[in-house]
Amino acid sequence: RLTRLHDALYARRQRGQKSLAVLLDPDNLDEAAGQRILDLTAAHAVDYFFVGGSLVTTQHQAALIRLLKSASEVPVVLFPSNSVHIDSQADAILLLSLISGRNPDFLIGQHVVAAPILRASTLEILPTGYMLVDTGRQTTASYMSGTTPLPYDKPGIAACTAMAGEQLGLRLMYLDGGSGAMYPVAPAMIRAVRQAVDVPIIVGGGINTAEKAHAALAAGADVIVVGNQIEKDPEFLGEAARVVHTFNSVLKAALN
Ligand code: 1GP
Repeated sequence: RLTRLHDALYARRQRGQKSLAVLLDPDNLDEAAGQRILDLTAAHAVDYFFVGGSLVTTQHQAALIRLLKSASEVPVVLFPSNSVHIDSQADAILLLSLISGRNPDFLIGQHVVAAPILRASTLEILPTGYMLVDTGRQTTASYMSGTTPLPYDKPGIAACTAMAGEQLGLRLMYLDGGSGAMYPVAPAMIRAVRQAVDVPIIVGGGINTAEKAHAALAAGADVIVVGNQIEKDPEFLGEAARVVHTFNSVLKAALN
């Protein structure tokens, strides 16, 4: 079983290098918007495409992944909301364990259904501790999963949750304020999780300005995920990529 993407993520994390993931929700993108984002990707460094959404109609997702794979070298990572959303055309899958919640279906149930499908596929499996964080209003993810998100201002609970996830063998942590969150996950929470675990940390939800992207990276995020804002304004992809690039250039200069 491949571990290529995980190994690269982990090596980047150890070097302190940051990455940008662009989240594409097949149900929110028409072909023209998908093409515009692909064009921008040619000019700005995008490290990963995450593909997924809460209410994906399978044929939209399949068409989008086909387009991405035919037109770009950027790895395509499934970000599924349930076991129906597995597609072998992608490179990898975030196998999410919703550790902020207490719904057994998203801790093990969906995984049992997915296991034989994943085994038969060539997808790289990225076991991920998924933590939804309360960012001011109920998000689709928290409603659809029937779980209570982590309290916004309790970094200690997030740190212990991540720690438990790492001890259980999860190899990435994803702190998510939910798509279109009113405000992103607090830097204090990202810092607490950073101090608690060694695995790469992905942060997303409500990152819609360069300042917010910078704050998440400065607090310890290894990968930032941007979705909604790029759907609204594809040019934001360039802004987010510049923030990540600046971080990595400063790091490179410091190492030389
Ligand atoms: C949501 O983390 C992602 O699951 C991205 O959120 O769409 O708000 O950028 P946005």
